[in-house]
Amino acid sequence: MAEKFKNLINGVWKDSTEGNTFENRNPAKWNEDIIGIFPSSTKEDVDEAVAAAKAAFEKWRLIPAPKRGDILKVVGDRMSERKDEIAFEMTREMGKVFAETKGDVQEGIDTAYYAASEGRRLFGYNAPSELQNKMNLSFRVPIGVGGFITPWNFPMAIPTWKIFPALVCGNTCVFKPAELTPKTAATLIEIIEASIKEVLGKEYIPGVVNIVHGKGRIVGEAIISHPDVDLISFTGSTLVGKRINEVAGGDLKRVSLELGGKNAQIVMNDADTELALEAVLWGAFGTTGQRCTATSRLILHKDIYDDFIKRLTEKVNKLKLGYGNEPETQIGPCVSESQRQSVHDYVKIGLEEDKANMICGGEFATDGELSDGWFYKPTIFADVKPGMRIEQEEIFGPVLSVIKCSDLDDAIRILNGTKYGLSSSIFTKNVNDAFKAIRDIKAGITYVNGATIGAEAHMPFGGVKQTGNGHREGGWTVYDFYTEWKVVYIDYSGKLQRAQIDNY
Ligand code: UN1
Repeated sequence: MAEKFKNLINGVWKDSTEGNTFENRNPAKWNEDIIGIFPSSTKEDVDEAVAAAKAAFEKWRLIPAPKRGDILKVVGDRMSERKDEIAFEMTREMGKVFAETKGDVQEGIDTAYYAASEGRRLFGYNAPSELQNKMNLSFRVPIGVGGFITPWNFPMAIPTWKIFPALVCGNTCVFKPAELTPKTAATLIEIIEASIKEVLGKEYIPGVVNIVHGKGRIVGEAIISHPDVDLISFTGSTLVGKRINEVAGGDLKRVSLELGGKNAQIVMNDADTELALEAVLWGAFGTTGQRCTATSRLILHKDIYDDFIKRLTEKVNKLKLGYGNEPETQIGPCVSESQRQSVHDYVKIGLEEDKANMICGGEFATDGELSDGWFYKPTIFADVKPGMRIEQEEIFGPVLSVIKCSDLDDAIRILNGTKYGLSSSIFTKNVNDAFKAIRDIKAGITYVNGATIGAEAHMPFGGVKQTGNGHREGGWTVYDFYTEWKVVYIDYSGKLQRAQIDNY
């Protein structure tokens, strides 16, 4: 019997009002392994969760921030204790290999400890007054109810990037996780709820965190359009992000969007090519290419082009596909049947529309046990030209497009030639070229001699152009998103001092 999961609303684990459910299965062992049954929730469930979060906010905002930080410290500790178990279940749920799911949980732990310590900072600014005997202060105040809508590729890290800083700032939470990774999300909320109880004891506040499982079309839509939701943080596709911006932004909610990418790695002719090879292998095919930071374009200097491609193809053909909880597996499955089909559709576009030169992969991997999962062979297109669809559009799978460049300016022009701007990378030993690339690449993140993936939890994360709407997650900047500035003027002159009357 598959395990049955519930929503958490106002401190109570409960079924959806209509009682509908959906099933979650292992993408590597589709017919064999059911992860659980989850509530397919309704607008009424969202209404209840938002009402609970709204009521909880009035108490939660008054808990001192250092104490809210103490709760996040306990959350980090509990996640550490359960790291292997959570990672194993995450691999079951979405397919990436165990070492990567452990990394995903670790990113959440790091985010918890950062947020915990931020409870003792959350600095404001003071500035001198224009007038005598008057003091000017400014400090941060929480905003209210946050709606959090998250993807399946980092089922632990990405929700923590949003929920932890939001909580430590004093906001409350209504969380809709991806339908493909509800179990990891449920574990996260269970840990947060238990930690709130543990630290607050009899001061416990129900409804600080609420989780509502279900479809984006229903639950997501109800969250983004709810008048009592004050802010939205979303990670996912640019298409959905635009819709959220329209609905939630139209209602003047604060909206943080972390959207698509078409990240490129440049390799110059003076680079350490062995290092660059390892990086592109990891950046393009790690997490089965299902990262918004994944390397989906490789821009190679013409002098090293042929040799590099030959060596890369040899390595790619040796990658071991399989179930991510088996130690020898290097690449897991695509997360779902439809995701694999969408990858395959792009391969067809590459072949038929772009007429690009596919040099490996390009088909479902079905040997032996792979036949029971959504496996796709790592795929490389060579001689791709700027402007081709496979060079422009996010594929979110194990597909790499290789483009030849003539020099650094050409490489940067190609790299910048998409509508996205999340991550980027350059391999070179020439310090001048490296600095020029850092200056001229239009992206939120640039790596020098490193892969495009692997941003660290305490640094601002996000991109330019259609990758987002200018906000950042992680690091110190995210605390600006989750707070409003309150400015206070204190006049201790004992008389009415009039500002904006010319006193000079
Ligand atoms: C994502 O794919 O949406 O930088 C996030 C990285 C990870 C996060 C990826 N730390 O690759």
